[in-house]
Amino acid sequence: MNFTEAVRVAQEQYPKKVTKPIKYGTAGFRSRADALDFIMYRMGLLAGLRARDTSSVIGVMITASHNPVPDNGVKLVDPMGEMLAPAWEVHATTLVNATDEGIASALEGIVSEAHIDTSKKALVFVGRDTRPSSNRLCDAVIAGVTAVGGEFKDFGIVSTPILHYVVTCYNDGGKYGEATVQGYYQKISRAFNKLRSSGTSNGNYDPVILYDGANGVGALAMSEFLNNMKKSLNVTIFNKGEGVLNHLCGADYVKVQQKWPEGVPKTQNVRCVSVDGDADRVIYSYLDSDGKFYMLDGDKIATLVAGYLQELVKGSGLQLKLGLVQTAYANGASTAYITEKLGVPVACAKTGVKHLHHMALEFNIGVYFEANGHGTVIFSKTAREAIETAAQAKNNSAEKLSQVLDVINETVGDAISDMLLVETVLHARGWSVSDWNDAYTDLPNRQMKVTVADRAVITTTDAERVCVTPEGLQNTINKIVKAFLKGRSFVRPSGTEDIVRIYAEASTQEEADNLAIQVACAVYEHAGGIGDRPKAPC
Ligand code: 16G
Ligand code: MG
Repeated sequence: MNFTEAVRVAQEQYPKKVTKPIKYGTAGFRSRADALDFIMYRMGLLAGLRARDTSSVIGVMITASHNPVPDNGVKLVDPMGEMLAPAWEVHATTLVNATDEGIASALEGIVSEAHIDTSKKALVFVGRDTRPSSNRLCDAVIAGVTAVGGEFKDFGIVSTPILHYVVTCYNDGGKYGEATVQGYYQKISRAFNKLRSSGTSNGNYDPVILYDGANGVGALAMSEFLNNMKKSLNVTIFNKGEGVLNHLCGADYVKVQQKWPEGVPKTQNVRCVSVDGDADRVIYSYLDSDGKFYMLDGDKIATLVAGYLQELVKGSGLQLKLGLVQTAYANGASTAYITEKLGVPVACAKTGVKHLHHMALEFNIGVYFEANGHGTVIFSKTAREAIETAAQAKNNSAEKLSQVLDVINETVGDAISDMLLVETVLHARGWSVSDWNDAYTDLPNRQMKVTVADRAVITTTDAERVCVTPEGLQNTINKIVKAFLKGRSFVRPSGTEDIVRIYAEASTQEEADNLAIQVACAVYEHAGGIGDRPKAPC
């Protein structure tokens, strides 16, 4: 195949306007939407090649998740719903950094390195979020797919997990489910309705939810679910799109600002479920009878879910190894609770879903969650088969496990599927949201950002818990941390912003803030900080 058509379309319709090097990061490419047209086009080209390389459908999702509206981004989805393979992240970076004329030789390089048979058919599934720029950028992706002779199916506005789901289902011939948007809603809601067939209330559990759709696709997805879910849950949707996407609402706002989302009535003692702009993250929160705000993040969800699944596995008598994968951001109290109280082994992965997912594959049942609310549960083939066989033999715990399995979207973290999983566990336990929250108390913590001249000077090891360079920084951090009761802190370069992130936890909020500031200052000094020296937590 020659790539003259690919170059022609690039030059005429999607010329490259920036020269600064760009890298395919943890969340693909992400920036201001008006700088993304040529990148989208090139990701369409790449998806066409990747589809031939894997003889499978490849997904392209256009979204900037929890970022503000003027941003957008693109991520490729590999055949079984995984994030793009690392070798192809490199190809993506090469292709995007080529000049317009250089596209042909970049594509030829990829074809020869990956031994791609370009005469094969290529099919690409494309989805997008609700941003105003997403439609235009979707056209650019499609132009790329077409320019390398590929075919596409445009799923329109869908959540990220829906796109992962349809890609997986199509590639496994429908074993996981039907490869349609309706198929997704039906599979998960049918499973949830079944779990609720015995009634909607239990003990302190009340099936009432205030749902914060972040003014994005999560609101649309939830209303579709409600159409399919009969009366199993009493959900009221807020932030449906009347306000600005992710602005003062949504999972990221609630998690980072530790505040109740605007646009949701302040009803006390009722669970509020906030999702992010592409509905792959979920955060719970509530106000107690005094109006005090509590947040239940990915750690709380992970421990709730892992504890429950562990109980069912034990009850079933099946010899299945269950484990939880967290990142360095997991609150120390959650790790202690799950290992010491519940006896579930915990592994720590680098930030980014692909790292957690990869580590979770080492267990028969791998629960993985980032504190920011992104996560899911994956079952190995062995676990799935053992559970189904035992369920058919009327093993009660295995029957429950089998039903729970169908509510979970294993292909990727899925805000709504995760919410239904949480609701299932709370219902089974007869817990109110405060019962859930009382399981353990988070250590006070603080996150900060520091701007440095080049964040690449910071390198880390041990799942980002130890800083290797610049030399001396880790020693300084160790010395600082020592002075704090229950102190823990780490620093890492962000994969999505041009900054260094600082995490600190300690026995009181004041101490956690103080620790964060001191570590931020150490980063500023050792790693070439620019602008003002860090002062207050930001
Ligand atoms: C991306 C990752 C998310 C991670 C975040 C960290 C995926 C699908 N998403 O959004 O898992 O928590 O980056 O951002 O992998 P940071 O590197 O800027 O801290
Ligand atoms: Mg997201």
